[in-house]
Amino acid sequence: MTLATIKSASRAQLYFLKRFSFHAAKWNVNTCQKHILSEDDNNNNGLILPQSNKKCVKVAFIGLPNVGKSTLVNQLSRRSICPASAKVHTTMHKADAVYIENDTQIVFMDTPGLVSMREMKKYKLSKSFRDDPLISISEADVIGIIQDVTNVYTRHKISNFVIDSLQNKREDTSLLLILNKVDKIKKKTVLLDLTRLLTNSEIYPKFDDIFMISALTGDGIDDLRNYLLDSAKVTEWKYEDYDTNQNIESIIVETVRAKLMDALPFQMPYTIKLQMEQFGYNDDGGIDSAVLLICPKQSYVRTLLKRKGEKIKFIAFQVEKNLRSAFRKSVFVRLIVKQEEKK
Ligand SMILES: Nc1nc2c(ncn2[C@@H]2O[C@H](COP(=O)(O)OP(=O)(O)OP(=O)(O)O)[C@@H](O)[C@H]2O)c(=O)[nH]1
Ligand SMILES: [Mg+2]
Repeated sequence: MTLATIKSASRAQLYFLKRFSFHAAKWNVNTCQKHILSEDDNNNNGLILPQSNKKCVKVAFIGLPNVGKSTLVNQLSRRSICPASAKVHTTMHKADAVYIENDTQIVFMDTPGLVSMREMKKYKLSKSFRDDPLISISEADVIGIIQDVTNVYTRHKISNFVIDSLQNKREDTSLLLILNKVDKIKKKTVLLDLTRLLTNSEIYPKFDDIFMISALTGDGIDDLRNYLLDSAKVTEWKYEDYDTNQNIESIIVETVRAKLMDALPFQMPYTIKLQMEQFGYNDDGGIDSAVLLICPKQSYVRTLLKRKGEKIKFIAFQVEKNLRSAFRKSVFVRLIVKQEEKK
């Protein structure tokens, strides 16, 4: 029996028995560039596959802000294309990440967290927060609804925003329930109770399968990736190779933003404007770049440059580490901090 044939609750229980021993600067991201990413070892080793052998599956992940959508896409695609942080609204646009294994391409679609109109107005969020999840849902062959099992306020209920957004899905699209952050749950019964609650209600959609995972530790990720590989159908690949709908500069800038979100107190990172100052390739093919951090207050500049620049150096180090994983090449990022000029 393949993983794909193990259905809903039985999958959850099987998984449980087998595995539960675990412990704004706006940036235009719609430019499609060809072959921006280096290949992996697990692809077709440069062989040109006949079109008739190619399989593809498009997978959209949706859910409330901060449930771990971007972390999951990075784990599944094995590269940090989608910036993630501990603060909400890190992802502002739909972002595709490609994974290739032999003849099969999986296109993962990361989306901004679903928010109410009130929240959109209050935090002045761009239209993409409303539109991009809906675009991904209508494109997807498989939709993964992600629930954060550590959030005691939201975990026992599938949000109305999620349910409403599913009106855009195609008839033949499969629906997965993905319980994320299970590494944080010590009591096994909590997960089984949640599964029961979320799958036995008339008002919720019927799920084709359920997964319990930790996008952070990687627990359950291989099972989910194999399931998705199995569900790919013979069709053209969406991208010619490893690619994304984002351009390299925007991935760099958004990664800087995500690291600022983790390093700075609450509203600070949202008010710092980011600007690509310099971008190019050095002689060995590595990326050489500089990003300008334009701060609205002098106190922000002091915070970023404190401890003789140790803080900003640490942020740059984290950014470069992520980007090396995304682009599979050396990446140098200089962060330049300055205060916004008064008009
Ligand atoms: N403990 C734990 N933390 C996780 C897991 N998955 C994600 N996180 C953390 O949850 C936080 C949010 O992760 P993101 O991937 O940015 O979440 P998101 O849903 O993309 O968030 P938005 O883009 O803001 O909607 C980060 O601090 C992650 O490290 C997990 O499985 N376990
Ligand atoms: Mg995100």
